[in-house]
Amino acid sequence: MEQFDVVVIGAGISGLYALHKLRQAGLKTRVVDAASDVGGTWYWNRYPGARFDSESYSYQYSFSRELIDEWNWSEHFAGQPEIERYLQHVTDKFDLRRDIEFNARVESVIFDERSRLWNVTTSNGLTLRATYVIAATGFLSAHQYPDIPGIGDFAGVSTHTARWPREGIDLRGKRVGVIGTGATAVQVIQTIAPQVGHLSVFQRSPNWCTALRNRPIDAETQQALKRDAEAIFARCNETYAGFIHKLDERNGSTIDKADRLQHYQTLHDRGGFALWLANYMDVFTNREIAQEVSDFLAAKIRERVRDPETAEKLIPRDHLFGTKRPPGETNYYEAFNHPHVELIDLRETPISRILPAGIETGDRLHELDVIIYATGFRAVTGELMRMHIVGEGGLTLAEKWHDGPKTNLGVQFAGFPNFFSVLGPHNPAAFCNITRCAENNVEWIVDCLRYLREHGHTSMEACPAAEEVWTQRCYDSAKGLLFSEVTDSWFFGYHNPGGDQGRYLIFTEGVPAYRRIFAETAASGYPGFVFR
Ligand code: NA7
Repeated sequence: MEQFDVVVIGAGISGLYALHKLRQAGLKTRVVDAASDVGGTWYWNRYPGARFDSESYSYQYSFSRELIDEWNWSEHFAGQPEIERYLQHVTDKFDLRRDIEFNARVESVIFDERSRLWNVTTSNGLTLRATYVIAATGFLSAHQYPDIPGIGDFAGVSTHTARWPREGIDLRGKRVGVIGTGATAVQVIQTIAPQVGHLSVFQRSPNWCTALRNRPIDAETQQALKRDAEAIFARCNETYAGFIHKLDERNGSTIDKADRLQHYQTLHDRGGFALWLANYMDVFTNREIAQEVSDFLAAKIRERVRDPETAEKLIPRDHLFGTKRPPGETNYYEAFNHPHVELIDLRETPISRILPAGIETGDRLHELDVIIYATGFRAVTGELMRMHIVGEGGLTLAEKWHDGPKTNLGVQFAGFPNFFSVLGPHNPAAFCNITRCAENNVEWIVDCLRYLREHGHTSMEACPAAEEVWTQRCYDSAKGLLFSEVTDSWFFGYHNPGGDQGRYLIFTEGVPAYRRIFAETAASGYPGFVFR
């Protein structure tokens, strides 16, 4: 059995960077991943239309000037194939592949109290021993199929978007059904609508979408983006959610209505998350402002969708704009103007079952050749809960978290010494530009390991009292924000089985606050953590 200083679970954005940093720190590291190649989210989610909702140049790694200079993003919001190529390029450039074990899904991570080492076993029969484990497993990686009777009976082709086959699926001229209308479904629907023979969109809840406004990056902009890269990253680290969009420090309630409406139009024209994250501060707290932005978008939907009945169905009534992460769209609403695209409102006629020939809603059968499940993930805790993680005294993580996750700073859990989590529950990740938060998390964890070594400590774990305080602080961070009232979102573990449901899973005091807390904790010798 080979022994390592660190086993990193996951070769996505976080895991790749962790490997690079751990090597620099002189730690013998092995990364394990279930996939056959690097990429994580960008390996698995290869469905048609998959792309960034962060601006490409704000999402890329910041740690190497050479990498920034040599990589040219072709679009403001790059698509999955380009992102995957980028991550492969990073892997090759920093010679990471030789320390990654592919096709190895982690099944168990068990703490051995005698040796005080972790034993990590994988689906391909490996057992790795390590002093430290870093779970870089992502917070939207445990994909979920809906619980619908007959789901295995369908005679055609079906897939979850997060398991889209590498060889693709030929959808041309086919009768296709998409279940879900979240960010993933929006990307799929707007992309495949012009190709398919017939498209049935099964919608339970519509979402407020923002206009993506994707476009190619011209040569001049390319140069400017490279020149300004450090400033772009610095700006992201100072904004609430780590994006280049900075909240307007004015409250909308203090501005004239005409000026407000003009401002919404300007942000809508800018695209991406501008309407969400560069809007007035009080869009997250003031019901009237959030309602006004919702009305602004509803008017756009009515303008763009020809059939008034369909337009009304695409307008959310159960939540205000900004209270869920908004999908970025390009011609999504126009897709419903094609005569062969049909919207099925599951609130009116729920899916009763899946039959070999298609999907039945009420007493109507929608005959299909392909079913696409864009039904999301067991969010934030999903992959951690899927693995059999056993800490001190035989305590499993599933037992510890039966009533929702408990963490200190979102990185460590009491009873699980030397186990670290990147972008897990209770950090801003779900509300963050991922790479910005991943780099910050990874650097902090690698610094912890350096600190341990330099101070002759053998282990570090969260202190239970600090964990209670941090967990409560995460719940409190949503208080006063409108999205604390919308509990049927993945921020609240809505699609998760068990104790997560209704528990707020994220730290939402903002990225700058999180970075500050991290820095202060490290500078003052890690209060809230126990060392041996
Ligand atoms: P989401 O945002 O969780 O969306 C999942 C969608 O699937 C959503 O529309 C759900 O409707 C729908 N869903 C889930 N279960 C069912 C059943 N049983 N029947 C019908 N519809 C169902 O996941 P995405 O992959 O789209 O996006 C995740 C994040 O990835 C996104 O925020 C971006 O940051 C990137 P519901 O809303 O629950 O009524």
